[in-house]
Amino acid sequence: MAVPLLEPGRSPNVSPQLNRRELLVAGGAVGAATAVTAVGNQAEAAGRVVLGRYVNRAGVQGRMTGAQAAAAALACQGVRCVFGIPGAQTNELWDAFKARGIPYLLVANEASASVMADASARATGEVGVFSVVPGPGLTNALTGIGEALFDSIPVVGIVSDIDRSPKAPIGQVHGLSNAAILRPVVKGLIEVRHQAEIPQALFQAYQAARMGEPGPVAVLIPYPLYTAVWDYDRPVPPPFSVPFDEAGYSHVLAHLTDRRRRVGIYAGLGCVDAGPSLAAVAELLQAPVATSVSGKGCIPDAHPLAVGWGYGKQGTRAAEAAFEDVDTVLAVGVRYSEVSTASYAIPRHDLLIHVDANPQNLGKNVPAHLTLCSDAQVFLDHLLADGAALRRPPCPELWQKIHRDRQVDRCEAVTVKIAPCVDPMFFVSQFRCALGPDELIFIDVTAATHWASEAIEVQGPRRYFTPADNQSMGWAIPAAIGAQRVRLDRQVVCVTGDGCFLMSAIEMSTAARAALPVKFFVFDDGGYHYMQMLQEPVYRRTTATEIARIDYAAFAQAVGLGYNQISDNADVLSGIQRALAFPGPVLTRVVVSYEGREIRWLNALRSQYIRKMPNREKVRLAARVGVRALTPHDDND
Ligand SMILES: Cc1ncc(C[n+]2csc(CCOP(=O)(O)OP(=O)(O)O)c2C)c(N)n1
Repeated sequence: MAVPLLEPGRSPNVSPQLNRRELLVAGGAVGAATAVTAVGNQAEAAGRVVLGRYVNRAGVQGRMTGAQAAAAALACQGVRCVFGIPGAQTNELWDAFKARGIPYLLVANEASASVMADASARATGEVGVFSVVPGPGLTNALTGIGEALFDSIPVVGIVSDIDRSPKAPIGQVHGLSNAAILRPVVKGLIEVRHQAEIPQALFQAYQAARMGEPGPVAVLIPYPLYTAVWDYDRPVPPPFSVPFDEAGYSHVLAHLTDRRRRVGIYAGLGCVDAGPSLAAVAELLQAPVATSVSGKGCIPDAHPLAVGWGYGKQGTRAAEAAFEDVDTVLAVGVRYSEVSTASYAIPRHDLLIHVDANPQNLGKNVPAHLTLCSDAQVFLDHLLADGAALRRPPCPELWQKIHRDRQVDRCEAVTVKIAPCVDPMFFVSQFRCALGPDELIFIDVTAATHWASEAIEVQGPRRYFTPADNQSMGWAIPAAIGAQRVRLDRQVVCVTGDGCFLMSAIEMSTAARAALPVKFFVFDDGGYHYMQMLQEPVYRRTTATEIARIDYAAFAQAVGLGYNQISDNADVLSGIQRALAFPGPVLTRVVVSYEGREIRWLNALRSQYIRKMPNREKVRLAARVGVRALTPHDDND
């Protein structure tokens, strides 16, 4: 007999990262769990997973083990791939994945499992899934979970737990306090206590991961439940809907219909799937559109109103110039995070209207005059419905100005400034010539990240990816592999630094093993240049920034990748094309130097730090720099 896992009204065990509004919706989903849903129908249409005997798209029904029920629930959601590593406690689960036809990918280290799940979500717009053992499997996965949390990516982590029953023995293997470890890094944590709860826990995790501002949700399942049998009858819950704040919207509308206002739109990742509406609203308002780093591609860079990323001194020149001419900023689906704003160096305007799905983001980092809690798509569609009131006459002078300013940015990027090694900004600018508009580009945490944000033009959503806010070095390597696993129809390229490479290069063996033809480019400059740039001006020396030199050709051969090298600017375009033409995964060593180009983001960051630094600190810094300048030692390492 099937029993409800959570009686209506009883809240799932979720961490406080879910905001109140999301909790209400999650509670509602529990209460409404009997309806057959559009979610199931969408999965049916996708038709990716072969269903087992007891499973249909509407839910999990029939007598089966907890592991089979977990696999069945994932099948209902049309999961594209489960990333992870099995262990003694999870072999039952992995066997059920295979039996149910759930696609999976074995990774080399769980650090990559969470990253790949995250990247698969970024690349597809669907929830990414990983499965790890407790203890070390979980602790390995934490960095990637943190990145998904900070970058608002919907991920479900199936974390298996030890036996937590009252009579369980002490000293069980992997017996760390897994729930306590998870709580600070997830948006929601669902602790399963009975095998009957497994399907609903997974359905709820999918919902919580997607709702409002997305994020990672962990489902903690004690391993004895995988073999325990139950009669299941658990339908997929209906999709949630959040009420729209009509009164708040009318205030926003009243300001936007005032034709004296010169509006600029700042769009973040929240707009990722609202691109056409965003562009249409920009056209109505004749408003330039800048994006955050994670919002790159929300509006195609080829659009005449697109000005690139950022709107302060850290972003493109075109964005900076365009926003000097506006008095009203409409910020949609964006958080104004530290990295995207070069430590909150955001110019102030007469009016800031901030719209975001998470009320906790509204007006938090930059004071907003008007705020509205709303999903970006819903908000933009309301504006389109009021299009007649918003419409401004076409402004060809604005388009021409944007076109001229963007040409200046482009010209800067393609003018070689560093030789004889490869100029990193010139390199990334050449992707525009070498790659098609739909290819997926992964950029790691290197000094070149900021040049990439400026120089790589993106013509649509879900094509440009970087670990924007947790900034985990080495992220791009597994992320590119995970994305390629679920987007075999797209070319995936990854630009990483030599320091990042040292952190996760061994995962490239997974690309070779699974024949995932990712093109990896490693910028080899022999050091942590990013740190050198930060340390040198304030300490007049560098500490712990010179890194191990690698024989990249030997490494590529050892893990089963093709090998390619680009050593000078003249070979950049042909070198990229050589890599793209290679049929399988290939590692390209790019011999770079960073000396000779400014990084706008870094300049903006420095001015901001100096501006915010207390006088006492300024004196200390100046004294140190002065003394070290007079007594130079070459003790850089
Ligand atoms: C996991 C992690 N550790 C440390 C840092 C701090 N950090 C940011 S960039 C960087 C150096 C990156 O080195 P590399 O990949 O060689 O790129 P480069 O700086 O030379 O461009 C470091 C140490 C980080 N962001 N993430």
